[in-house]
Amino acid sequence: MRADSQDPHLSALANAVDLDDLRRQLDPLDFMAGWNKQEPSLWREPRTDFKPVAWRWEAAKAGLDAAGRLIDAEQAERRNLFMVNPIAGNHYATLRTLVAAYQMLLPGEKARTHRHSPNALRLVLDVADDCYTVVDGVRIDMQPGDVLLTPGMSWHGHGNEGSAPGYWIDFLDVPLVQLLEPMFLDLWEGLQPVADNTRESPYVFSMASMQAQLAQASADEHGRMRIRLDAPSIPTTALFMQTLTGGEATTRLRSTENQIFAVVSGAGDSQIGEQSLSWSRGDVFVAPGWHAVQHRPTKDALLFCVSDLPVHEKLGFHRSRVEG
Ligand code: 1HN
Repeated sequence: MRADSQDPHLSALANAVDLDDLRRQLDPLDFMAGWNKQEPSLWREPRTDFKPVAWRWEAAKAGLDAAGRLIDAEQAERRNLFMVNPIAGNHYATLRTLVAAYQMLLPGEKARTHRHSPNALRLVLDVADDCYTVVDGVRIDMQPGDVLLTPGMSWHGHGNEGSAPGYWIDFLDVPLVQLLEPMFLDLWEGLQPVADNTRESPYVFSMASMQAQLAQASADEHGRMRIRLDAPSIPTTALFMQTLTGGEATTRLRSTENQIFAVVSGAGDSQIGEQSLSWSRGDVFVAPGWHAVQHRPTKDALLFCVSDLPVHEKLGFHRSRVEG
């Protein structure tokens, strides 16, 4: 068919003499011919650049203690060390959708209140008395082993009026929000005033309450002794606490979800895809999607898992498979 457009460019396009000519004319119009794709856009099974890696609590603590001498919490905004997956071009994310960071607050310091669309939560490592977070005006005193939620757009800041530094691990869905782009951030002047002080909150999971729930739990379909924390306020993220028995390896499982593991107690190693990672208390390690995961505790252990499973499930993308 001949095109008789008035526009000479369109006419030239419609009458392109060969594929090279067509490509040259489509290029400045920001069209890419499907047959000229530089890279495949589909593949048979999940692929990721993200790597299975581990971060050591011992190293993080040494780094945070140095930072404690060198920068105060006000200057730093948050005194934290992000766990950056070591892949080309990445300067932030721990996995595709999630980021984790170790944070420390010195006695007498405050980390000022802010709020943002990303959901956040913390796993408390070491605190003495009077280290707390303030979520929407409610002071929550931190205790070791706590999982504390700060859902998206809830005001949150931290204070330490105790005698020892407070250390914890932050987990956020910031990379997911960056991908989808609904990012909002509001800053408060200083720390939000405390209107109430309680640990009775749907945002608080104490070690004692999680242990009690685990004691009642039975093994899931894959033999895992694990509970899922009831956290509907954080719709993008699933939180699990799992007990591992020393010497008993778990079933090798693949799932499309991205998982961050933090070691609450115990020691061992895990096989994540081709990689073997050893761990002990306070360490963090990651399983990018579709890597087979097998934990091999050398001692009884408690593992905390932060996963983007709800995103996969809600969007109909979730798949898992037991590996032989
Ligand atoms: C954040 O708000 C906190 O409030 C910690 O303590 C870590 C990492 C990325 C973005 C926001 C906090 C964070 C964060």
